Amino acid sequence: MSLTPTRADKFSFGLWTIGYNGTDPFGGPTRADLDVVHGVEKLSELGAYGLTFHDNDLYAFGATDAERQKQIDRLKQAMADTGIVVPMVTTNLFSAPVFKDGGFTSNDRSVRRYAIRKVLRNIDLAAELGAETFVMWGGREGSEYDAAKDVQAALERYREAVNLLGDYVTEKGYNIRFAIEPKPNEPRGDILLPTLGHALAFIETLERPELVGINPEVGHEQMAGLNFTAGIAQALYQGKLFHIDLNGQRGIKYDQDLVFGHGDLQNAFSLVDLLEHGGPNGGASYDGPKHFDYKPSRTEDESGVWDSVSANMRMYLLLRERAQAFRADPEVQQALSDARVAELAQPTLNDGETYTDLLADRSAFEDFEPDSYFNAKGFGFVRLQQLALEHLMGARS
Ligand code: ASC
Ligand code: MN
Ligand code: MN
Ligand code: MN
Repeated sequence: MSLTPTRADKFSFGLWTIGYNGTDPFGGPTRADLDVVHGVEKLSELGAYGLTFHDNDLYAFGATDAERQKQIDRLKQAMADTGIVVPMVTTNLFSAPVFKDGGFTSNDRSVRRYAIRKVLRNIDLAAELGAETFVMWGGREGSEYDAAKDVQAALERYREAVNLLGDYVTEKGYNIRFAIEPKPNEPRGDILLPTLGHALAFIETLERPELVGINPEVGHEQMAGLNFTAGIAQALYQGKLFHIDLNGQRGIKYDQDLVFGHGDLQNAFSLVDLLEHGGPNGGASYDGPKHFDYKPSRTEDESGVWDSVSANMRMYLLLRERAQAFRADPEVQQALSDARVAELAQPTLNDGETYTDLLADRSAFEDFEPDSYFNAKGFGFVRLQQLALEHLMGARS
């Protein structure tokens, strides 16, 4: 397995990630702004296959039609020159003052109508560029004060907006699906659809649920103290992992957006193993873009930005290599068998068995010996985990 990224690995980067100029709530830029053409050329040179962007990463909020078109044309030329594709597009409904109380769910109805129009215009651009996924990160959809936001009404407005977008792409015949990106907080005190579980439940209330999935971000779930790999397994199980944002986060704190694997490395290892292998019993795996949504730290100069681009891809490829070695190791296979991991794929009931049959099965209850589990029949999960970590550390070939 090669550690050199290729187009077939489908690594993509947000224009806002490589273009992050270091601005944070406590200080201004530490780097110059990045030109999109230079960004596309560097991504191509380093082995990525895709660029993604918010409308206002490409052209300024309030740009004239001519300024907007000029930037679109420059991007298209750079795509043609390099072969870089745009697999995903998203809309900025969070930076401009007009969105201070959100876009689709602002208390101000005229802002909601404007937000939908901004998104429709950007969906046309996404279709024109061949993007198949349209991400919706509702960073400002939320509140700081419980009395200020009617959450039930906000969910109804969110639903109204997404239903309209579903009608639009269907009637236009666009080959585009939507992916909702959850985040628990930041920039709002509390954000709507804070975790992937909230988003999955919301999607089922939509008129075209098949058009809408999720775009979970590693750090966003970890900010809520959740196990990202376990959440991704549920998203895969429900056929809803339409896209993924890879990055690094260390614990429950502000959104760090570190390089993938530079946060919870162990969870990154189990994630790559899951994405590549679909779980130990051959569940669904993922073959969409591996999209890095991170921020090159503001301590870095431009060369540090490109080093961090390579670091993301290399971390993924290293973890993929380690995960393959883990799965191929006979000692691991024995440990998995001892841990009865495959047995969980076996249905609990026999073929055609009813509750009447189960009630009649004395071996299931009357003759079953629960006490035989005391100080016996351990699962050996700790040994399995030790083997996983030794593979992660490169301690076993
Ligand atoms: C997105 C996305 C995020 C946010 C953030 C903007 O589209 O996936 O996590 O916007 O990166 O700074
Ligand atoms: Mn983030
Ligand atoms: Mn993201
Ligand atoms: Mn982000």
